[in-house]
Amino acid sequence: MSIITIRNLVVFARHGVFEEEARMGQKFTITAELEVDTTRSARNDDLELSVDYGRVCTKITEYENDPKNRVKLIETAATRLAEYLLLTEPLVKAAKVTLQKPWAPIGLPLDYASVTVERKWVKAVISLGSNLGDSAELLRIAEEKLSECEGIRMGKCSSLYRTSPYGVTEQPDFLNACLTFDTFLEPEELLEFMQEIEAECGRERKEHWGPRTLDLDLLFYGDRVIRTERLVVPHPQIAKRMFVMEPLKEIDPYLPHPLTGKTVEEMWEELKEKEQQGLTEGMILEKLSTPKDKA
Ligand code: A4P
Ligand code: MG
Repeated sequence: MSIITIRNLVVFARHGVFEEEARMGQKFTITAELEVDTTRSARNDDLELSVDYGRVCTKITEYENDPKNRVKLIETAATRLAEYLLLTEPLVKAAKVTLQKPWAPIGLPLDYASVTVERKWVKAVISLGSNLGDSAELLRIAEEKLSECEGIRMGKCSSLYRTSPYGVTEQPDFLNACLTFDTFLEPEELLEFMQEIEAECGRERKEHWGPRTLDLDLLFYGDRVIRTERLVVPHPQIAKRMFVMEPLKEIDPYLPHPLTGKTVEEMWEELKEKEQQGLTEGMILEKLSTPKDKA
């Protein structure tokens, strides 16, 4: 990856918490560091294959000038600008934006106040499960809601599988699937969005591992390892569950587990052996559809 840098572009904008900042506006300076794969453009010496920094400067200037894009906080302004660059420049994989406010109206002689934020496209993998209500329709709705999010670009969607319950086995069979997508939502934001979708699909949290209309689990977030109270990634149960491994092997067999280095295919093979030795929970009972490539 290469970095294309635009340093200290001066723009006029109306960001700020004070009413006069909105009314009169002021100058800001912007530095954007854009992660771009320049291998092909450099090899062919062709601007069409790269990110035109002239166009990006014009784009930033127009975006910041537009009163509709006014916000109160500089971190909001920097985040929105970084996301705007990711959304409108397909070759940009990551955007680090520094926004300086040289004339911050605080009545003291500072050089400037500034903030730096970075947003990047990261590949996420999630599993979907349901064993209450119209499960096939609920999984379809979940996929549709995810794909409608601005910060998500759908990748691959596995087949739909009917599976035997894992954990609490006295409950109806599940429908399961996995999908991959690129996202610039931070892991916690993504989890929140997934939980909103679960709630909209009638999910009630009653019994751990019990029946549910919709369960969305974040399996991987790039190669990040996360251990917080709300979020554990990679999902710790992945390698024990055929209802996860089978659909995942279908769409991403060579994906490595960031902690063990094993690929999905290798984990699948190990689990298959356990299945042959008598493991019966969370097994594949039937394949119901074929995979889709949404990229
Ligand atoms: N949480 C932590 N890490 C994650 C993560 N990576 N992804 C937290 C999603 N959530 C994560 O989840 C409880 C809390 O886990 C969340 O509030 C979140 O902050 P939950 O969905 O409310 O509770 P749960 O689903 O009962 O527990 P859990 O551990 O998520 O259960 P699983 O692992 O989802 O298992 N059998 C078959 N055949 N197919 C299935 O899909 N699913 C389950 C549920 C059991 N048996 C199954 C299936
Ligand atoms: Mg869950």
